[in-house]
Amino acid sequence: ETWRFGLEEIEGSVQYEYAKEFKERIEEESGGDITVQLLPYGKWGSSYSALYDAIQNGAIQIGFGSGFLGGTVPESQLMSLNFVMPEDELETAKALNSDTFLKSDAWQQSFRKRGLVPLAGLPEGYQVWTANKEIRSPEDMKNLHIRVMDNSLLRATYRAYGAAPITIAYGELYSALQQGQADANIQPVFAHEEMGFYEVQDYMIFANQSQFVGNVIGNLDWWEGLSEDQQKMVEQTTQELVQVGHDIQSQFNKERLDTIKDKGDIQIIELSDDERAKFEEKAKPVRDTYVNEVGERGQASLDALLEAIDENKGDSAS
Ligand code: 6CS
Repeated sequence: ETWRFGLEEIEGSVQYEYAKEFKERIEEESGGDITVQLLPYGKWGSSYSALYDAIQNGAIQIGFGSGFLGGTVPESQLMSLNFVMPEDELETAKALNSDTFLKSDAWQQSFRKRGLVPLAGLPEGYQVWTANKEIRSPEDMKNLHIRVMDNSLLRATYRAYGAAPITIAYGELYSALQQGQADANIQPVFAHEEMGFYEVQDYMIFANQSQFVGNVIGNLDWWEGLSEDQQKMVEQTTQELVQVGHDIQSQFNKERLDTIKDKGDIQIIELSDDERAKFEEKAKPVRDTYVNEVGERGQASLDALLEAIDENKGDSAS
């Protein structure tokens, strides 16, 4: 039996390393009965919707869905809200993979209604801004053409900051930044490095406004066709990968920031608490936008997440 695992990122990325760990564990645990085949960005077609469609129709059994998933699972835009997750990244990972959130009826149904099942959440690092100008306040973002993933919540968030967000495919982003179609970008550090985006941007701004979250999702029929033991094996594996995934992303983001500092001449800015607070104030009403847009199941998903965050408070021990 072969399980195909589709990634939104290229070989060597955080999603790739996580999936590699998943593959090794599943193949060993299943005693060779199951082979996991990794399909990095581009190996499954050209747009993310092709990947999500393939998972929905079962051509691909497992995959990552993040910022572009909003068109398929509107409630998943919850992961894009700014200033909601705990500051501590391991705490975030634990909350996202807790029964309180992951197994909540609202989160489960959000995916199941669309032929999918949520299996895990992987924080991949803080979403860091780059731009061709210095940004320290919402005023600095005024009319800035900042590229966001295709997600109406992200657009609402950046409009709330004053920017004029635009959406560009991941694979076309380097040339769009180079040619000035976009003035700014948002990625975890590892992605700024591995996709070369930092080479064509002047400033890198750490605002700690949100973390990038990749949702591991499965095809619902595939999941329901697994034996109880196989489901347990997957759940045990994703639980083991909470710490492993955290270690992978922290190491990648740290090492690649060093690479960016060594190789590039990008100027690095860290916002002060006061500067950050101005963005937080603008982001707050966007929680209501989320609920207004996606409805009751969205509200219940947000509530489950806030409850899980509360339960995991102070539980970082990394
Ligand atoms: O910005 C994007 O479109 C992509 N960036 C990363 C780091 N992962 C997947 C996502 O779609």
